[in-house]
Amino acid sequence: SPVIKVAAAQVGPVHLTSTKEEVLERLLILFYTAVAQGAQIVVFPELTLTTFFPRHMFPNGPELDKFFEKGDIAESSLMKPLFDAAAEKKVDFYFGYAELTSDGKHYNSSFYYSAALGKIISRYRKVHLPGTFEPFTKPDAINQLEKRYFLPGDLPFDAFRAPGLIKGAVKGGQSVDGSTIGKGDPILGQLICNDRRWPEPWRVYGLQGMELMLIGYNTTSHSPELWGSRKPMTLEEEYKEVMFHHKLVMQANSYGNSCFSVCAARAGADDGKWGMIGGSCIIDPQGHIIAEANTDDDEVVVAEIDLEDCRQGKEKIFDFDRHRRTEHYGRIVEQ
Ligand code: CDT
Repeated sequence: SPVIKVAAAQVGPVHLTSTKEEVLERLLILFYTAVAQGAQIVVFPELTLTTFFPRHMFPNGPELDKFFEKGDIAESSLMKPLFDAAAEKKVDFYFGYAELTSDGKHYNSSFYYSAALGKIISRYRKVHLPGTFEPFTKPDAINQLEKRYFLPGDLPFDAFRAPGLIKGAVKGGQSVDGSTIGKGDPILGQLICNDRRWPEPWRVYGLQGMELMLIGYNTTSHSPELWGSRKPMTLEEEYKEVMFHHKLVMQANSYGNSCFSVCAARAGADDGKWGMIGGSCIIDPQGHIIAEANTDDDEVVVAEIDLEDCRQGKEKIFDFDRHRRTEHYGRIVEQ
């Protein structure tokens, strides 16, 4: 059956003073650790190379742009050791980074590198940007300036097939019984952090038969201004609530689209004080967490997944062709 091994590479604290080269060394260790456990796809977090800089206010210009990768990341000399490792080990990876295009546009981006094809085969730019454009005036509020630093993504939620992962995959994905599920090269989707809370992108991918969703994220454990709870909470209560919502959306959307999902977090306290929730995990199409991180540090989470398990939901309760009633869904796309 169509079984593949997938990994989430969780990344612990990254400080304002951490260099991208130091981070990349840690990523290579995570990558080789995942490879040693047989992983065929490794998922890295959102904005993997730096601290979560949208918590800080920087003026436009070089002070901000140093967090970004300029031009095509496929050509980046910084990233070359990771691309080389993936090519040599024949292992695919998803990677989140801050993108500065050659024509000066800033995006919160990710890509999927296929080792079988030796190149990036899918690119994505985060669509749902949380936070505010202006920093908070309250002095101890924690900022989330993604609306200031990034443009909303301009690429479609295009599912894609990743070749070379499943022995005997049927070309084009059609099996003798006419089903595509688990027969062809796996159908993948990618999102970034806050996108995972919105059912719409999951469904757009789900409608394309997506079997495996890949997501990197940076979720702050303490951010009362942005979460907006009416009830005062201790730090511990807030952390639990934020973790609950993270798992809730991952599990519910995996179930509702009958797909596996892998999500990789930034974790721990950046600069010893900015807490990130961690909670990297792998989820099956029935919504169960089948593997999860148990530290707040660099950690690899691995699981074997059988894409035939997507069949139950896709052919029964969530058989979209038979059960969706699109005549009632118009409001979803009204402005
Ligand atoms: N990076 C990112 O998108 N984080 C958001 C935080 C929301 S507001 C605190 C998230 O949805 O996890």
